[in-house]
Amino acid sequence: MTRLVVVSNRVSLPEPGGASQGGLAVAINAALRQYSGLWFGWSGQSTPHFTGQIAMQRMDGVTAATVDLEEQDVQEYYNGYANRTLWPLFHYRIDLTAFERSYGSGYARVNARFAETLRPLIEPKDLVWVQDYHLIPLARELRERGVKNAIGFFLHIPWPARELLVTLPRHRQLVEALFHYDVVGFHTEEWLAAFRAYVLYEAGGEELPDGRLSAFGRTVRPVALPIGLDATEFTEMLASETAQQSYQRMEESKLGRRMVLGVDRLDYSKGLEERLLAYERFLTDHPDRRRDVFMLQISTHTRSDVEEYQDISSRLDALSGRINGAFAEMDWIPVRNVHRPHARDELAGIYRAADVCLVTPLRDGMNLVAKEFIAAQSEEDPGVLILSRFAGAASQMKQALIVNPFSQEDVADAISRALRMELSERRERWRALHKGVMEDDVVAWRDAFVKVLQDVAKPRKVDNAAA
Ligand code: GDG
Repeated sequence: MTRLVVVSNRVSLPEPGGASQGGLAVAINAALRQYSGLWFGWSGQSTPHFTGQIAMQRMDGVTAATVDLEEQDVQEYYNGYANRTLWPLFHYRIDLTAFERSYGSGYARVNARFAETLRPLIEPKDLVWVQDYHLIPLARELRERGVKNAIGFFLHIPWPARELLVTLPRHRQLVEALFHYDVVGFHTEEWLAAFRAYVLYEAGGEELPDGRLSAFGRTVRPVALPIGLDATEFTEMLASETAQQSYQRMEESKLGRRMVLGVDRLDYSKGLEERLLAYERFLTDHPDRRRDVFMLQISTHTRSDVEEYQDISSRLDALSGRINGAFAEMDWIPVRNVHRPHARDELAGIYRAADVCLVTPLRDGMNLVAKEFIAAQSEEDPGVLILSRFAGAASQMKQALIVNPFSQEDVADAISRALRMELSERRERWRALHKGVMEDDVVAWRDAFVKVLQDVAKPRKVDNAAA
C-alpha cells in the first residue's frame, strides 16, 4: 500500500480526551491512521541553534517525526510571516497585515530547513501531502533536492481576492511556488475561483481543457474538497462517560434557560466582538426574553506571542464585562465568557446541551465547530445552527440560518428566530445538516484528495519509466 507522508507546521499526536488537539490535528491523525503514514513537522519547541535532529514517535499506526526550530525561526517564520503576514491577509485583514522583510526570509529559511530534514525520510513510492499556508514553498525546496514523488498541497484558510493578494510584496513568487505541486486543494469552489482568477488575470496563465492551470512554465491541478469531521471519533466521544457528565453538568447549570453557544480559537477572524454586539442587540430588542437565555462563549487563547491576539483578548473581556454590567440581574448573567480550554470529550457534552450555536466568523476557510455542533445534537430535540455566509462551511450547510456577521441586526434577528423555531422545522433542518456532516467526513476528504494525488502519480511513473 502507498505510504502517505503528511507535512504540517505542527505535529500533535492524540492524548486521552484530546485536550490539546485543534481541528486540523484531529483531521490529520484520522487521515494518517489508515495509511500507516508518516507525519513530519515542528515539535513546538525552540532551541538556540537549528540542529535538524529528528525525534521519532509512534502511536496508533502513525509515525511522527518532529524537529525543533531555532528561536529566530519561530519569531520570523511562525509568529512573523505565517501569523502576522499570510494569516491576516488571507482573512481579508490588510489593516493587520505586517510586511517585514525579515519575516519573508525566515519563511524561506524554515521551508528550506524542513525540506533538507525531510528529504532523507521520503521513499520512492510515497505520496507527499503538505498542509497549509506555513509551507507553500516546500514543494519547490523538495524538488530542488531531487524529490520526484507526487506532492499535493492543501490550504486550510481562504484564498484571498486578487486585489488583496497583490498588496503582498513578492506575491508572484508565492503563487509560483504552488506550481511546484501536482495538486493544490481548497475547501470551497469560491477559494478555488479566487486562485484561478489570480493565475489567469495576474500571472497571465491559462486553464487547460482538463481543468489544470498552467502558468510560470508549469501546470497544477486545482481541486475544491471540503474538510469534514472525524465523524466516527466524534460519535464515540459523545457517548463517553466524560461527555455524558459534562452534558449533565451543563444542563443543570442552565436552570431551564436556553443556551446560545460560541466555541472558537480567540482570533480576530472569528468575529467575536461583532457576535457579542449582535447578542447585545438581541437583548436590547427583546427585553421580555432576556431572562430565558444566556450565552456561553468559549474562546481559547492561541498565538499569544502575537500582539494582535493580546489586543483582541482584552477587548473581548471588556465587551462581555460591559454587557454583563448593563444587563445582569442578581440571579441571571447574560454572558459566560470562558477562556479555559476544554478536553474534546468535555466539549462534546457542552455542544449537546446547547440550544443555538453561533458560528459567525468574518472569514473562515471551512469551520469545524459548525459541524461538531450538528454532530452533537440529539435527533429528538435538535438545536439551531446560525452560520456566517463567509465561512467555507456555508457552501455545504445550507439548512443553517445563514447570516451576515457584520450586521448586528441580521444576527440578532437570527438568534430570535432560532429561539422561536418550531420543533418540526428544527428537526427538518438538522436531519439534512446531520446527513451532510456524517457523509462528507474527514475520511471522504482524505480519500478524495489521495485519489487525485494517486492519479497524477501514475502518469509521473510512466514518464519516469520512459526516461
Ligand atoms: C483552520 C481554519 C478550518 C476550540 N476550543 C477548544 C477546542 N476547539 C477546537 C474545536 C475545533 C477546532 O478547535 C477549531 O477548528 P475550526 O475549523 O473551527 O478553526 P481553526 O482552528 O481556525 O482551523 C478553519 C480548519 O483549519 C480545518 O481545515 O476549518 O477554517 O481556520 O475542532 O472543537 N478543542 C478543545 N478544547 C477547546 O477548548 N479540545
